[in-house]
Amino acid sequence: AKDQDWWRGAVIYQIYPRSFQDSNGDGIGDLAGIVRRLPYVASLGVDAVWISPFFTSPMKDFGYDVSDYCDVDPMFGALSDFDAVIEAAHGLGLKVMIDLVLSHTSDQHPWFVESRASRDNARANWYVWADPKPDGTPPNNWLSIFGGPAWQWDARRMQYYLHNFLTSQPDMNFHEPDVQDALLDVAKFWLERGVDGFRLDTINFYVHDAQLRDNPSLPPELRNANIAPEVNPYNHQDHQYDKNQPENLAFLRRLRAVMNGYNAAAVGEVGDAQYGLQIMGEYTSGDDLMQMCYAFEFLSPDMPGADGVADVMARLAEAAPEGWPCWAYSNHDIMRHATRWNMGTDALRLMNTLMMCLRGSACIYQGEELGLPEADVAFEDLQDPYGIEFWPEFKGRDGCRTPLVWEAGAVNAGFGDGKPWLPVSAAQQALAVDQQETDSTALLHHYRQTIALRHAHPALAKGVQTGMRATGDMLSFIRQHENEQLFCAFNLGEAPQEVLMPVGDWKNAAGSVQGAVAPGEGAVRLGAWQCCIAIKTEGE
Ligand code: TEU
Ligand code: CA
Repeated sequence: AKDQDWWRGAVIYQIYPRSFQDSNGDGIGDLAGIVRRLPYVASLGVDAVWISPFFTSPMKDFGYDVSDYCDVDPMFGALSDFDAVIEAAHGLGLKVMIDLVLSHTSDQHPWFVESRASRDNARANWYVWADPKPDGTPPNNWLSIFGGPAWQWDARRMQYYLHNFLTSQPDMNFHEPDVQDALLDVAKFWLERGVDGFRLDTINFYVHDAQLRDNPSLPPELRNANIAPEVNPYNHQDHQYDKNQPENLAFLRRLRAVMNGYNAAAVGEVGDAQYGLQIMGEYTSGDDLMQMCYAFEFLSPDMPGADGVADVMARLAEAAPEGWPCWAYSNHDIMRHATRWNMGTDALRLMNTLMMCLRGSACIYQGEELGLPEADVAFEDLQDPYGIEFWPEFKGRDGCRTPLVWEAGAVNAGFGDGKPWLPVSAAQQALAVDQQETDSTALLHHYRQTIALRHAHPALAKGVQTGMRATGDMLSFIRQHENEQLFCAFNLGEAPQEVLMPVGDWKNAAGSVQGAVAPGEGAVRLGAWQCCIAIKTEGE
């Protein structure tokens, strides 16, 4: 197919459906709301949307606990509404990627209801069941990310079942061939319905060690970006056996084989602070595996400086030279980066330009293009079980999940008429879409420009990346594709700095994008948070 490589270098806009647009006044965003706002998404110039789960679910983890993979939760609409999303998106030139959560189901899924009914039913081995130790304790030391042991006692089977997340998210047993077949059928169902790809939740958790060996402990310096090891002991373990098993690859190959023929692409979420880039290398090198893995490197607690970015790129080049990352600064699981990195608008602009110039695909989380700060959510309003468990050390994920602000001054900022499931942030109102549309200096327009810049230059979207240098706060590198070369330099700091231009006849490529410094030969001076993107075309 002609655009088989559409995912390479693509810009993907993440929609969290509960909080995007409510169309019927029940306070919860829905698929009809997405249809209504898709023209806005298309106006950003992005290539695709990734829609977080909208499947039937008891919503214990807000859709990441699925009880029917092949239907839409009534809260979000019906299958016909999803068809309308596909039709509208395709009409606007947008690909649609849906979020498949295959590693675990809800405990309300009929498969689990059957599995837990006895030790000898047809689906008895569809989940990870294990006998207790002689003293009654769990079979090993595995822990849940959301707190406590990864094992939940079941009084009927008199066994434990595995859950990497909530107790209501039992882990599927990928060692069971029928489980793999059933999940591949789910992928096929949605491909037949017209989706263009998948964001695959927790792709590295699919297979567990069949021998259930204990995880070793982790050296204390290797911390999780989101939550300190002191607060959650999960981050004290080296997760050698509960995830990242080599058998994952065999399942991913089967999944890819199903996707072939549909021109579909997948971005696999690999949550692993320690081995993330290695796994990306394993999972995305070769035409029979995943196209992309979602990178956690820039979801860091602190803003990566020039050194930090260069270091990530060096490690990536080492661990995954053929691999393809999908970068993100924000998502529905982590404090919005405007707040997490305590940035002003100039810094937000520069970091966005940087991502649009880096080798890889890119995810933009709804509201990031507005520069939204994290919302303050009071304990009484918290919805996220992860936040409720670890409050106040870790405030959970609600602060990045509040309703998107569309029209300042409108009821609930234009999200919908009913009381929203999380309060609309007062601090975000002034940054609403309608305010920024009429202000040509607003961040929203900058996002449009950088996305357009990336699309105008195949070197940025899919070129090779060389000459990575970090000197003080200055980061520079070259992207190249066919006869086009771009020199990209970023001042990731307040103090003006100079960067040496490589020899050649460079022209300013960035147009009205910030830091429109006209480069000549020699050095270019960049002010605080400025960049220079220069182009050279061979044979002209
Ligand atoms: O997240 C996987 C993951 O690694 C997260 O647990 C992350 O570390 C955590 O949310 C802390 O910020 C995916 C989904 O993105 C998340 O929303 C789900 O809760 C989770 O899987 C379980 O399905
Ligand atoms: Ca609704």
